Amino acid sequence: MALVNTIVGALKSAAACRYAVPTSSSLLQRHNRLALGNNYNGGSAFYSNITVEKKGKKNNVGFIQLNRPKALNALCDALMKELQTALSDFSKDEEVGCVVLTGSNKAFAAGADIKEMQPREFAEVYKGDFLGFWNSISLFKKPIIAAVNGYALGGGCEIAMMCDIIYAGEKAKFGQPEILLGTIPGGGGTQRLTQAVGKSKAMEMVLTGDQISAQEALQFGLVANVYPVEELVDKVMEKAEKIASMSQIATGMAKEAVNSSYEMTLAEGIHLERRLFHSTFATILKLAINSIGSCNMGIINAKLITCKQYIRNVPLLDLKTCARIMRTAPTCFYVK
Ligand code: CO8
Repeated sequence: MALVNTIVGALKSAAACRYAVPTSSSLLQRHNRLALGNNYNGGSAFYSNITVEKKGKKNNVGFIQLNRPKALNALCDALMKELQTALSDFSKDEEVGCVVLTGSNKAFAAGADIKEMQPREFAEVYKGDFLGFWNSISLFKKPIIAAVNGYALGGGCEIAMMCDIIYAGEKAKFGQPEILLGTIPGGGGTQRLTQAVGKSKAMEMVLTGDQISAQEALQFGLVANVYPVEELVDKVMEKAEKIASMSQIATGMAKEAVNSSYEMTLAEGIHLERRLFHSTFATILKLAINSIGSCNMGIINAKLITCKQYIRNVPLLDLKTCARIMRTAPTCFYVK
């Protein structure tokens, strides 16, 4: 009912997003947050519709929370531009190896901002390629995970699907309800949903506007796992920290290879995969065990006496050096 009022009142609210443009007081708030260290210091912008931080034990996970609670995180233009800026900052931050995108417990995002869209005309949206820049999320090179609690509807479902992995809280709801407004998904929903859940389920959702639960989303392969609402973000952070601890070149290439399966024939995709796989050999520090003995190597806990680096003709590495490399960069390590 409140939504009906929302739509009816939309013309009055053409400037509904104006509070999202930083005002002097919102800038002051941002400044205070920065001063308190509660915001992402590597970022160049002050945010009004999202919060941006670096998290994790190694500070290597970019964490973005959609933050328009009164509008259930509806995706207004200002929010999407802030999201784009935050992602751009994280892509340049070498420390960040994975990004988590989340919302509130009630809504990941309840769709594109209807109030903002209502007054728009065909010529304006066509000439301005309205929603075109949303796709920047899917072009983000580092792994990005959506942690979805509550509603992920319309554009909300679409930006979740632009992420590499979706995890859901057990009360999450996914849907493409645009048909109920007399329109259709415009942020990739007809394509990505079909690829994720198959034609029949996607058609049902797009043609009826019906929502699916987190459990159904899991059953249809839209999400990777479902967690209790209160545990979702912690569980997702665990996965994100694990991914962020890997070689960024390897995660970038793995992501590129998996995503190519949407764009290429099987033969082309396999060819690309093999070329990327070969190229990882240029990035790995290769160490070969020469002889086996007993040595506790901390987290690796492997047994070896001496190691030999067999690329670039570097002389034998001593045991201590080997152990140090394995402890500090175990993911960049090959034992032959
Ligand atoms: N845009 C703007 N404001 C929204 C949106 C939205 N998508 N969704 C919710 N809100 C606002 C409501 O207007 C309300 O604000 P207010 O208190 O000022 O009236 C506030 O959020 C809380 O919403 P409700 O009171 O409705 O909360 P409920 O718990 O009762 O219901 C629902 C939650 C079920 C999520 C309900 O809000 C809803 O159905 N929202 C709309 C979902 C939707 O249709 N999303 C798709 C949007 S369309 C899209 O993404 C792309 C194409 C759009 C083309 C539009 C052409 C006009």
